[in-house]
Amino acid sequence: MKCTKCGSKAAVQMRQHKLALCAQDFLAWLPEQVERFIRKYRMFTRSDRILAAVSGGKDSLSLWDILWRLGYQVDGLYIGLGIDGGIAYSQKSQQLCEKFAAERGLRLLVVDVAETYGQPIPAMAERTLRGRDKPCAVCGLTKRHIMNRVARDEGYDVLVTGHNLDDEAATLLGNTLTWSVGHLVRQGPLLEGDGAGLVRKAKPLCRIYEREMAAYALLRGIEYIYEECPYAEGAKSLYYKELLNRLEADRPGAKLSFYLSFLEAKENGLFALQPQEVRERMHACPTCGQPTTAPGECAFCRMIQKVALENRT
Ligand code: Q46
Ligand code: ZN
Repeated sequence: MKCTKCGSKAAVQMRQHKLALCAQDFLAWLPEQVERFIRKYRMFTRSDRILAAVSGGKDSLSLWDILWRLGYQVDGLYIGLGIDGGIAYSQKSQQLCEKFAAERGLRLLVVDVAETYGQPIPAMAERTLRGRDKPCAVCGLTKRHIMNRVARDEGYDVLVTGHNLDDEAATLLGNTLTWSVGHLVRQGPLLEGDGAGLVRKAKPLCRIYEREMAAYALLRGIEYIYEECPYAEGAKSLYYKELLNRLEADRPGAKLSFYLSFLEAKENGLFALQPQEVRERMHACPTCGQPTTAPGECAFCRMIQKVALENRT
């Protein structure tokens, strides 16, 4: 297989784009694509201050690398979840983020959940869920809360995450199977902020396949954590990814078209309820001030209180 651009040996083949590229051309092509999507979806500009949520995984670190190479002003945010799982998961991933930042002279903000809220994620989940379930619900809620708080308090214009096409397509499939309209109307490359509590969120990698991101990290020599979070095993999202991969194997491009047709349908008003209308149903949590749809306090503050209560008993 030869590189479509220069004719030398191809390193990455992308059937869905009918394109094969050598390492050098691929490393130039991917950031060009990302730049194209940043503009197309009006995510941010070079005058914006960007905060990239990094986990130590290939997608978020590669995203940080790409935005930095493209000349954006981008700092990183690492959230220490306190997950060990026998592989020192959080410790290792934090070290990799710190190393990445130091090598490039970039600023990394670190928020440690246990230091800030008294307990690491697994202990918090143990107390709220009584070990019935995985800590993922508690973890997701906590991460969203912290990301929004830090971005807002530190005055960033936009928060970016490393969700790739496979992530977005899997989420879309999950939300479609249950017709979770509230989630569907908010899913997309960009979620506008509300000028008050909710920061603007963007996903610059939403149209890039996971295997392209893996190839990018590898060819750029980015050191990332290979292990998944120990709690990821058996997650529904992984099952949906697998289903979509089977579809993709038979029909190259199926994943991309599933996601893009959704965005198009939404743009054409298929979803009558606009994000603004969902937002109008939100109010500020009386305790932390972040927007919520829950009556009274937000889900995060209720969880923290429950944890604190359990601690006393
Ligand atoms: S980090 Fe947290 Fe994930 Fe681990 S505990 Fe679950 S949600 S799987 S993206
Ligand atoms: Zn709250």
